[in-house]
Amino acid sequence: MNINDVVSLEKLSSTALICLNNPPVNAASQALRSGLKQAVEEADADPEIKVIALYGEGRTFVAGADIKEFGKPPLEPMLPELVNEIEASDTPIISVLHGTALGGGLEIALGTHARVALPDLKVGLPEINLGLLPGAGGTQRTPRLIGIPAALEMILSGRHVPAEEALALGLIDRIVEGKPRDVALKAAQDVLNGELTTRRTDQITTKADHAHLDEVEAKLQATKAHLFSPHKCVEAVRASTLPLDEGLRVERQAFLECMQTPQRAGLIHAFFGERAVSNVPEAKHTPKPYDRIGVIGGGTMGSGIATACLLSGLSVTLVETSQEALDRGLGTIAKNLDGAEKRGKLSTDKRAAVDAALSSALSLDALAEADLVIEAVFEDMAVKKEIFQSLDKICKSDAILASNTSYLDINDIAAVTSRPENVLGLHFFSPAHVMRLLEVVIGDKTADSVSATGFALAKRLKKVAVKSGVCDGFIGNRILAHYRKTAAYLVLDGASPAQVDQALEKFGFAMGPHKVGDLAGLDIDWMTRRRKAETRAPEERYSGAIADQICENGWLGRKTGKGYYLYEGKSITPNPEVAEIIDAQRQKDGISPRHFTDKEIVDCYMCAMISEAVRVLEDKIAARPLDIDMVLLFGYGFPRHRGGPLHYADTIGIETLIDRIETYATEDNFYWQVPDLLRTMAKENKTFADLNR
Ligand code: 3H9
Repeated sequence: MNINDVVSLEKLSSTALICLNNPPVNAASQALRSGLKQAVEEADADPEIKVIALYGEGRTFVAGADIKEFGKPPLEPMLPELVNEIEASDTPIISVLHGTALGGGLEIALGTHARVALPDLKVGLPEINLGLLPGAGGTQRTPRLIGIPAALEMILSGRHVPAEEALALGLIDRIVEGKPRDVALKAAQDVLNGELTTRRTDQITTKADHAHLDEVEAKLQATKAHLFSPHKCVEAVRASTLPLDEGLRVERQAFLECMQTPQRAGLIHAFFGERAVSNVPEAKHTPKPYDRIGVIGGGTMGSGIATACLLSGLSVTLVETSQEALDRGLGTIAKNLDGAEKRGKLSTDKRAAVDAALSSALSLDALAEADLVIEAVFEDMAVKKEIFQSLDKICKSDAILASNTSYLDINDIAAVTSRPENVLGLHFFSPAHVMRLLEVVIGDKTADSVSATGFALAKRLKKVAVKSGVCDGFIGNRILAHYRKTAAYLVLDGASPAQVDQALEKFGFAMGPHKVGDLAGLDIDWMTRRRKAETRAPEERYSGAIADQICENGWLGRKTGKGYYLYEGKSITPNPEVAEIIDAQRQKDGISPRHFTDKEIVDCYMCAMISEAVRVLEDKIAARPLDIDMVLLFGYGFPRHRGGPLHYADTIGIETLIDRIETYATEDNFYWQVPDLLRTMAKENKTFADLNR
């Protein structure tokens, strides 16, 4: 019998089966919670029913609370009370878990009196990834079952624990093969026969382990002081030695505090943004085949792309121009694959097949049968055009020709072929087998099926694909080129490179811009500055004077042991000779250096990033604010808990942003200009979240 649209109750003599069916992931929405509550109450009240078994329909058991409800007024019944009610049921309740039992889903299962898993099950408490903590008893019942250290590890990592491990830990009671309903029926029978023991988790006491809790908290203070929810997780788990109702009160309070934070909002924006980026019309067309991939160029980029494809089971032909370069490329791929094997991303028994899927050649002729060719040679338009002309002749007529260029015009490249509809940009980020971002650059003539292939490939490679239009630098590098100038201006005007880096690292960036420059190699930007020298507007304040001198000294960053910083072994210290260059440049420019607070640095840097991001939207290079947010999150180390630059912009407010830009413009009205879209948004009282809708 249907309790409601998503929950049904089936009575078979003394067994009641409760089925949860809320596609796609059985999220514990209000409908699911109220249906489940009603089903449990009805079954528990029926004197004929001696055991209740709960299972999920579809691809998974409950994957958590319904994240879409967060940030909105709470809807009864609440999950924590529901789990308590399940646990308090006089009739034994067991759960049968398949697919994933995550967050609130696992918490429902922990409220039941025994847990039976299908072999494919993964359990986890991933709330930390959303700026939250398990708030329906997870921080109290998990330590009762598996002890404080293992529970804390699960809660703080958010990792998905496979069934075998969950069984060994004591989180589940047995693993059984079969279909969820069949397994539920059999397990219910076992309860009645006394072959499956049931027990209430609230009757178990957590073994105190304050030393471990203190150690973990100290580590968090050292590494994650800026994040809110990890500390609250520890606080809640600490309370698990109290009687359950008291511990649950501590957990509830901590959960509600997490819920109020902007970090929670930023992380949930990132969760949905990651999934929404591929929700674009182009991605909905039928993709072309892409099983046989050609990669041209065995440098870091090409080898990384080849590795990513191989790890996803695609076959790859790597082409280089000399045996030496080819050997180097193949060596890099082998090293990447070794690393993947070591990290458990590639099982040892699959390694031989992956190696066999890689071939190599010294001539483009080897790509005659490729479905998709990705060119990853150095950034020289003449070279790229020559390659595309050759590919056009060699490759089969329906093959897709892609360029991994980071800024060159895809339309110009497409124009040298007889098949511009089969040409697109696939902009990977280095190291390409690790970084999640892929900009799918759609040219004027790119066919929809070709764009769709870019998105399909990204999905296969487990990348976050973002649609981009054509402009110098596409979405990410165009915005980067703009805000990086701010870092240089701040240094010219009085901040030190280390201060700029520290301020931005405190804000949440993994590395400040000067450290990033040193890591990437300062010669990359040096080359770009020279490339753009001729087209630089005369009114533009030159941002490269200091960096140019650093490069002229041969200090190209980490690879030369010297850049903005000195690198000796593991020690990184500011390069004192750079301070001299900065002083000399300020004197030459007649600048009297002034003091900047960290907040001033962050405000200025973020304003620059947001301004250019808005212009990228105005120019329709990015379709929605969230696309830009995901580019910066997945490709440029933007702090995930801040959701991305335009999500962050909403937390500042459009009026404040305009005020700030206008203030900066009093000193430099070429670089600092208020984008028209920002003014329109202010007039219409719109936020970036509104533009996403
Ligand atoms: C929690 O439980 C709090 C409690 O402790 C306390 C409460 C008081 N809600 O990822 P996919 C959507 S916090 C709503 O592409 P996959 C998703 O947006 C929660 N929607 O599939 C997508 O929609 P669309 C703790 C959700 O197979 C569609 O489902 N749980 C939810 O690659 C398919 O998702 C988590 O954090 C949700 N909970 O991966 C788990 N989950 O098609 C979050 C998914 O419109 N979920 N959607 O784009 C996941 O990690 C993955 O979705 C999962 C499946 C591994 C389950």
